[in-house]
Amino acid sequence: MKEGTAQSAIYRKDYTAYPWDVTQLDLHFDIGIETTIVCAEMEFRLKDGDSADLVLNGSDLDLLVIELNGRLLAPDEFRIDGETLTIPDAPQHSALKTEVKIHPGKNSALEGLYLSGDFLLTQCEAEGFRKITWFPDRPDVMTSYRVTMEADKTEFPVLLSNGNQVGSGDLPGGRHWVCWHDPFPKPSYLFALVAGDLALVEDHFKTCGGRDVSLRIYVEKENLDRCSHAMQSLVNSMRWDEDRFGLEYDLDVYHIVATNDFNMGAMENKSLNIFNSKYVLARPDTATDADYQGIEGVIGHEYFHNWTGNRVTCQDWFQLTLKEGLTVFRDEEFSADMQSRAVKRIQVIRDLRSRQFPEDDGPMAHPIRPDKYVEINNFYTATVYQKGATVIRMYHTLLGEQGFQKGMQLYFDRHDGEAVTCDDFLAAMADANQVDLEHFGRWYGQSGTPQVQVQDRYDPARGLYTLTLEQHTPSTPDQQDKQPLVLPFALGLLDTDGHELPLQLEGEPDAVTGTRLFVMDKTRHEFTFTGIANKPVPSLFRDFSAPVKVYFGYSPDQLATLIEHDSDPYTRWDAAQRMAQNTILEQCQMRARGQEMALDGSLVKAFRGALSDLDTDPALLAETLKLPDEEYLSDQMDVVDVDGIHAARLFVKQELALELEPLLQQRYTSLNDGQPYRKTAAAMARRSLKNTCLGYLMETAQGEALANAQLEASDNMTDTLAAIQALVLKGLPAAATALSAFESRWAGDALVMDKWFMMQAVKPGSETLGTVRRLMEHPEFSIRNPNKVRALIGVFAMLNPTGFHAADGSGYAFLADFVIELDGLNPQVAARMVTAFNRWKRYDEDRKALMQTQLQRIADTHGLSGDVAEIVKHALA
Ligand code: 7MF
Ligand code: ZN
Repeated sequence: MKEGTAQSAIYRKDYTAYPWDVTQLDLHFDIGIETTIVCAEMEFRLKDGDSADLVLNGSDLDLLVIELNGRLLAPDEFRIDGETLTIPDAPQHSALKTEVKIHPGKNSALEGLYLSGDFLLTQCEAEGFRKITWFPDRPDVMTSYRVTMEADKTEFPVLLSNGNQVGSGDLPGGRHWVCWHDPFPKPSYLFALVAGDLALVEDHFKTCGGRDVSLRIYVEKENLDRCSHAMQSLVNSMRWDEDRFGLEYDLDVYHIVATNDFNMGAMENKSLNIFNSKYVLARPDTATDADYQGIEGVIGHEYFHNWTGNRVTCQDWFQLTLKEGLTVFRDEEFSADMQSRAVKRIQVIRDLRSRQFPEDDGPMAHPIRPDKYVEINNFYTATVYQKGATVIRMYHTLLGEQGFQKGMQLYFDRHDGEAVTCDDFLAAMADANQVDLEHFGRWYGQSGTPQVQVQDRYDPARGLYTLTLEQHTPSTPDQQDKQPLVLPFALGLLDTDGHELPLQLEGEPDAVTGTRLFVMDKTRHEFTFTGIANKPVPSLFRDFSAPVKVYFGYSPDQLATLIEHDSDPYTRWDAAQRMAQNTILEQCQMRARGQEMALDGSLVKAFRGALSDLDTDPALLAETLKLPDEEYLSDQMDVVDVDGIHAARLFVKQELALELEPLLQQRYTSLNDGQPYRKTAAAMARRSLKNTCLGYLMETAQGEALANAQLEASDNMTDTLAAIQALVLKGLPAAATALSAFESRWAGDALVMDKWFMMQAVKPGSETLGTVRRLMEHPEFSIRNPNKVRALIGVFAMLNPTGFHAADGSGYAFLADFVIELDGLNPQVAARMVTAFNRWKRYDEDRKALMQTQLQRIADTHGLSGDVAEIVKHALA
């Protein structure tokens, strides 16, 4: 949104169809960094009637020419009002021609057409196209684009847009032109253009239908040797979508362009994806295993959008989860099929709990399909994406893979080429399977995380075991009254030796072995199982079958049984997290009461058991051993005790390290086998566990020596980063040396230097703010680069609670200053940063007052963007 623009909310209920069809669109770009001239020739046909107002969107455009049906319009024949241009009573057939001037070199918001390095590129989702030309910039207006670009041939040898290249040629004065045509009608948010001196890596993919697709990744020349993993991931994505979903690619070219300057992860523009270089570029010495997995996931995500997003798109932006929840579900499944399903699942759930649950419990709580927004960019949230994906997963759980695929098939049969709603998706799933999903549909409209209270009763005389489940969703600022939701409830019961019990409900003829799936659709449910010889241990919501918070009074012994024996990897992991969480929160309470912290033996015993099990996938074991993060732990307290949580978590880590040192060391040594780097899943799993062990061993006397030796011997970024991060977190003298060697080695390498900033920003304690301030003066830091802002300021504000929440409020004042400055340059990224204050009401009185003061100071800033204003207004409400 434009700076200082008065905000008014947009409501889902106010949707009306656009009265015009756009039957033709020709765009002509005269490309220059200072000035680009955009000429648009559009043909509009009124759907009904003889004439109507013709309304277009535009923002920051210098209008040079406007012609209707071949005639220049006089100033009184149209009006411009904020971001809309209206031609009153335009005739049924209206050919409109506009010419505008824009200034990509001055565009610091990185929305619309802008400069990155020395090339130009676009970002249009959600409403960036209006910063390029006047157009009905809404997703339900779809048309086929023809795009001609002309530019200096030396400065801009590569000129790309969507679809197929249909012409090119030289022009006088060292200039040239290229023309692209995209045969698939698309909304404006999928438009893209790239102009510059880029190098490319090429491969091919033969589709199941025999189409030979040319795959090209465009990067700056020095990065040509970092594209192979992205290319491999693209080929794997294309094959996977054919194998698992029966979906084939539909054009002869697929282009990816990598840029260092991008507000988000990547963008699915038709056949011309644009990616944050973080999700393309990788070499073993520059990228970690997590980076490699991130690339695979994001390449998959953008590719999968071709069907779920592009071929079938959203009617309006309230339906965003229609394409995003579904596409996240698809990329999660892709990664699960490529890597370890269990590990991927656990990472997804961990992420949901530490990012989405807090959002759903904060001032910005909203349903996956919101009812209102001010700035749509603020609704690209963990709720719309991650929670949206859990809703898609529940369809899958309820209908099974086959039923789900039948629903997908019907969805495409009905809606290919259309802009539709979440209701259309639900209807396709319901109709294809002849089931009633109306009640299930409440997931789209209700915000907040449901809580499920579980109670059990055992009757030894009759061998009956009864589970009672009650669901309740607390009210949220956006919505008081909540209704019961449909919850798939996957259950197993273990006997005290950890054997899985056959499940037979009262009145059922037979017992069934293995996980049973029940569907809860009321507030309260009771399940009574027969033939139970001893009081069992319930394994609840296996595979996290519904995105809920589960409350059950597990005893330490019961948790130990689950950790050791449960067949479901999620519930095993969750049991370990529960035990660790209980232990840490107990220590935190003891500390708050001024008592010495002291562990009882159960967590040590459970972790000892886990570490001794040599059969478990090392990556899965690593997940089990990772203690719940401070953000998640904070969420479990009524008033967040910042320092208490940090101290208690560290204490537990230290105790575990001391008690388990020999085992940890044994594991570490056997995994640290000196083998050269390999990219295989097995090698990544080993590095994951090795570096988790190193994290614990840093709390023992041998830590520093191990980290130094690992750093010395490392041939890959995963091990290097783990070692340096370990030294930095412990504040060891070797840290400074390691950091400065790293800096000299990687100076000028933007992505690797991001890691260098992050390692320092995340260091706990109040001194880190000084470090962050100093690093902002570093020549490689730039407030104009979103990756740098996220690496240094984002990491400090979101992942360093003892730093950001320093008791004197210095972290808060710093972030407020920063947000105000950034807002003048890049409102979208500024709005992301300011969300660090969102949960201010959950802290102690002193911190609350300090945060409120800073929020108010931001709110009072003159010329604040609508993006930041919306977040701050909700936070203060
Ligand atoms: C994987 O969704 C998961 C989520 C919008 C930009 C990419 O394809 C996208 C774009 C935002 C936040 C997260 C993601 C994206 C965006 C994303 C990327 C990869 N349509 Br904003
Ligand atoms: Zn997406």
